Amino acid sequence: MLNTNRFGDELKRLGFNFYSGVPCSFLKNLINYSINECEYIAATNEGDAVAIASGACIGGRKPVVLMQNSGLTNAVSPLTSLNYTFKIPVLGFVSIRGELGLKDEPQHELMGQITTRMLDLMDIKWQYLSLDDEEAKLQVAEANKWIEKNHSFFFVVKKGTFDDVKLDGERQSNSKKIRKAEKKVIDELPSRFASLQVINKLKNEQTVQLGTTGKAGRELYEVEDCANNLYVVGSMGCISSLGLGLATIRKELNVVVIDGDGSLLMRMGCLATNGTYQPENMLHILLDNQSYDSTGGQSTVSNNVNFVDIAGACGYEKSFYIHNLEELEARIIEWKKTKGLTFLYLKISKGSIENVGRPKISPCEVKRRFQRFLNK
Ligand SMILES: Cc1ncc(C[n+]2csc(CCOP(=O)(O)OP(=O)(O)O)c2C)c(N)n1
Repeated sequence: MLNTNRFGDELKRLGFNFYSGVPCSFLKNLINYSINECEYIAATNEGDAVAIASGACIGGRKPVVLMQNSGLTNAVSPLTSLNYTFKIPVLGFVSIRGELGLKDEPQHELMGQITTRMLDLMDIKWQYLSLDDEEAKLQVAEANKWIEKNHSFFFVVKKGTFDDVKLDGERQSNSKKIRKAEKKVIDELPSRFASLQVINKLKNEQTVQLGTTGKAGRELYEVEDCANNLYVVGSMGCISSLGLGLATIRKELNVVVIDGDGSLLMRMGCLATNGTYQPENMLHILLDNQSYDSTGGQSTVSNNVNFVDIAGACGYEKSFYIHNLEELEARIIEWKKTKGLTFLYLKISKGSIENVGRPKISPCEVKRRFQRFLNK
């Protein structure tokens, strides 16, 4: 069995001090260590945990993700279309429930057999984590080499690997008063492009703009291609989790997250995580065209969803209905002065500009340019 505190300290010595994950009992003691000794963000979904960790990585940290192997399936989208695509390395610990030869529950049987094959398929380096302290230390050094080459590395963790660590104290939930503004007048339904132009013209030297998968990122590129922008071409639904990771560790930034209704609906648990961790330097803007515009304009199910209520109920400090571009501008200017985790909801028209292009700059180059901007 590993001495969890010593193992965690070794990780910390190598710079791994930011964790996100969804619990598994096999990982309980490492989670307790990370809450006691490092920074831990409890995600609602393993894919979101990967995106949160990725945001922290882009901002300059070496992040760790923790998950049960049943949750590895939830993380496949960001691992394959965010981490691989942008070369954003995360150090993973995935438990192996349903290990061959051990009695376990039926729901773990297949995943127990395919966990390591899934890691191979995703081109992720991995090893079974040794139960010997010295051997595990060497493994961590090896993993660190891969991470430093921008390659994710996962440890597959068997039952009984980590010795007992007691939790020092749980995080208190926030009790801030929520400010909300509901729909009052008729929506003007501006285009996505015009909305992005307003957002973009208000940016300053501290602003970073994260554009979600599909047309939002593509149109943001058309509005102005600049180093402040990250066009997140894959990992649909992960944009605000990425923003949470980045905003948490880079408090000097104004992190503007530009989301779509289809994207947000895909991983709405992120709202609860954002509301709990409350990055006050994050502005989450939802451009709702009630459709999956990027894939042909099919209707989403956003029609009956009151996002302003939901964001408020999830703990966003401010959640405002926006009816037109003048209000959008005024609310962004207000946010820059007062900050606080804020959600802006704007209904936009369907469709996009003609011949909307795709970023001509590769995802890796977008990331490098973005990081140079962060570190200048
Ligand atoms: C996990 C995943 N599922 C589906 C897709 C295909 N896809 C790409 S963009 C998109 C629509 C996004 O809709 P929305 O967020 O509402 O933005 P809009 O296109 O309307 O601007 C879909 C379904 C994908 N890239 N990833």
